[in-house]
Amino acid sequence: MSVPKRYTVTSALPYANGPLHIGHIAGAYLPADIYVRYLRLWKRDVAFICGSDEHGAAITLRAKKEGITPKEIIDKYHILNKKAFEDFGISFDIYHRTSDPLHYETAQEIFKTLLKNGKLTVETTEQFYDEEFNQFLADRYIMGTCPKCANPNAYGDQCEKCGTALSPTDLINPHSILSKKPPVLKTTEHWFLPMQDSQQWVEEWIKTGKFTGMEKPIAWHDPEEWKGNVKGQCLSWLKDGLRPRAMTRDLDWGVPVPLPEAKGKVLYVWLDAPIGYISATKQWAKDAGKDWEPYWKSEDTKLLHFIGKDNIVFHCIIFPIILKENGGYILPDNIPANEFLNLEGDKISTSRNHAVWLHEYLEDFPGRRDELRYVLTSIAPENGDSEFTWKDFQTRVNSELLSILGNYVNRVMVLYHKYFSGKIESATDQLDFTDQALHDFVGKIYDALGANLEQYKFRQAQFDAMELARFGNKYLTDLEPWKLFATDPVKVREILNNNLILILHLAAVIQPFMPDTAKKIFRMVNMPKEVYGWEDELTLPNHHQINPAEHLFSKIEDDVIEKQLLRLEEAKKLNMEPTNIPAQKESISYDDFSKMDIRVGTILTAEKVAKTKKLLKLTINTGIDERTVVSGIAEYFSPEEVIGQQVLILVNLEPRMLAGIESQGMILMAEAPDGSLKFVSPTEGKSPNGAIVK
Ligand code: B3M
Ligand code: ZN
Repeated sequence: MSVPKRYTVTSALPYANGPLHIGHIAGAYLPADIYVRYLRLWKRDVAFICGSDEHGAAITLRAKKEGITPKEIIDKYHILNKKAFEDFGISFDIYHRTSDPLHYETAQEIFKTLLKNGKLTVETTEQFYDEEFNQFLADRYIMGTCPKCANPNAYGDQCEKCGTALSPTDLINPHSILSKKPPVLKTTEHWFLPMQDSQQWVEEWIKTGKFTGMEKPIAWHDPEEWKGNVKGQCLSWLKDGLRPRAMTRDLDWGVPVPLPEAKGKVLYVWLDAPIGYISATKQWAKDAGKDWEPYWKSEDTKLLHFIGKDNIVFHCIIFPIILKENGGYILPDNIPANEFLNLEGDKISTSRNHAVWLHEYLEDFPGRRDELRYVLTSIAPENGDSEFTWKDFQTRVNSELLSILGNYVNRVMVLYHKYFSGKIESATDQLDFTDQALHDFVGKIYDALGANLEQYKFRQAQFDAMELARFGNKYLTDLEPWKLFATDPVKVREILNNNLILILHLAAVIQPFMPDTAKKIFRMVNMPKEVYGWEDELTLPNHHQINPAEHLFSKIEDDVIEKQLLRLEEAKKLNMEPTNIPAQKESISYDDFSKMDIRVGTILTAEKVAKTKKLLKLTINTGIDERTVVSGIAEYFSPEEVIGQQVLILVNLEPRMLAGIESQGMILMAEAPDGSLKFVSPTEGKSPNGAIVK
């Protein structure tokens, strides 16, 4: 099998309609970044391509929801997401955008070539139209029941529950999401990709990696390497039979169809977006003074698309058809799609704010990018959906990164300073392994890790890398240099030298996964470079002085995790079904209202009322006097935390006996549908006690 001359690696272009969360990262970005970093260590020629997907109903819907223009949405999220990727260390060569003129030009050119090649058909079709809003409805604007799995909330282009790609007319009981009414069918003209014409070669290609008459067969392509989930989805699509698919839409947001007779029509977002990979490559090549074409057209290029499972058919069937029918392009070698990552027992949801947002993680955990990279790779949804929990995050950081990796490196560094003041003395010019078994073990790890990465098995590859830390810990513990120093310092020198070289290899193998940590280790050992390629020497010159020991990781404490869990809980509460909110009460007159004398007061003392669960006895300064109020808030607040709290108090409520104590008034609380309570109090600084609420 020959080695590719260059690699074009793409990650799905995220819609610029919201921030990125850990599900995105674990699905399409982190694995690609690890893979690309690995290739760069071999000094391979790589273009790592991504950017914002700025068209389609995902964007217009969001704009509608927020009452702003699509342009405002894409500008906001393009900048936010680009920065979050950078801050997280995803090493794209370019992060482009599909609103760029170069992209318009590229997409329109491909459309025109398809047309010229006779690969598009014009058809007058009936399409769903919302009569109340006077517009044709994009697929995403129509919802209904999935004909495959009966999910009642399927969209017109795809059922997100079972992953089936759909056309709006496939839906049972369709309705417009604008007017909520059933749409009507109206005629319109569109350009279709007759995918049924490609059925045979696509099937051959997916099954064997080649097809009869293939223009640019790939020498290293092995269809056996495609993941089962990816192949499975494709074959099930093919079994149903490929059908014509419209490549244009009646919409005012997108790349205009480059034909005079197509006014008001734009390219279908799933035609436009993958072409975004090509236009981004063009821009990157232009900026780098390179030729873009070999990256897409030369058979010695390996083309890979990293995506999530909901994008499989678009990348494995539709886009390859577009590339082939256009002519001159290579086809992807592999599409290692991941499944979904869940969060704390539930699906990640943008609309419900049930997510760990990347930019928020980076704010809350400064300098701890590698911890998240490590955990997300450990639990990557490679072969099935998987789950992120904060508790598991804490455990993996504390008992794997800290106790195994960090601890091992620290022990070696500390001992080297303790016994030899951090200075190397060796019989040879260059210090290398003298323990053959250790040398061989390290060699095996490089091989295993490489083989796993080449097969997109990132979890296993990272586990392989960590083997060096596990091995090192045991090696050091078994040889017990601290027991030997008094009698055999030469032996101790030899043991620690071997460990020092082992640390360098450990840093080298973790580079694709935890680049910051690798750099820290190289710095600690006082190496001249920050990054070491696979073919670089990892030896140390005689008399080399290493730097002081530093900690690579620190413990994640319980309160940090609790804070994150609390945030998810809060989001859940805010998202409670509106049906739980009690209906409005009967109207009252202003006089009724003004009978209530509500004042600002401050809680002076608080204590639990004996033998009750719910009651606190409070003394409150009302401005008028100091009085006793018994309040049913003990399940939500401890006495200590309410002292000093400003409250609103109804002072002219008739005194009542509660648990044998006279309560002279009532404090106002906001009660959520789940019964939880919050104080109602002046927010703009404090008000004087006694101030009247009206
Ligand atoms: N923007 C869908 C998504 O973000 C879409 C991917 C485009 S890749 C060319 O899941
Ligand atoms: Zn379905």
